[in-house]
Amino acid sequence: MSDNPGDDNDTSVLVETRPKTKRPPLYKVLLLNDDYTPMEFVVHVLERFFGMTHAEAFEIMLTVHKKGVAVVGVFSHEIAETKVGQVMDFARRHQHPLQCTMEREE
Ligand code: TYC
Repeated sequence: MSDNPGDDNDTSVLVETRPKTKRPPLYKVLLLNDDYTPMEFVVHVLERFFGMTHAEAFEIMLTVHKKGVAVVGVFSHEIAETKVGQVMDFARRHQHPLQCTMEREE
């Protein structure tokens, strides 16, 4: 019988021992070059929405201008979405074609 001493009667649940260390994915926010948005406007965007100093903002703006694109920050999905929305809205309100997008980090 199953209640006899010595019987193998272990009904306990097997415990998953693999530690669950998965972190939520991060998203790169990218700024794209165009031929029309004034350089000073881009510098202002980077100061205002990404907390850069004037020198940092100027350097990143020049990188985008020369290379076509640059990562301007890495955030959670929600924060990245908010930043993209803020930049796109601000650019549209000022009638500049500046483009900002986000991309999942590997
Ligand atoms: N290429 C623009 C110009 O010459 C400047 C610029 C830089 C535009 C960065 C967009 O993300 C950008 N006025």
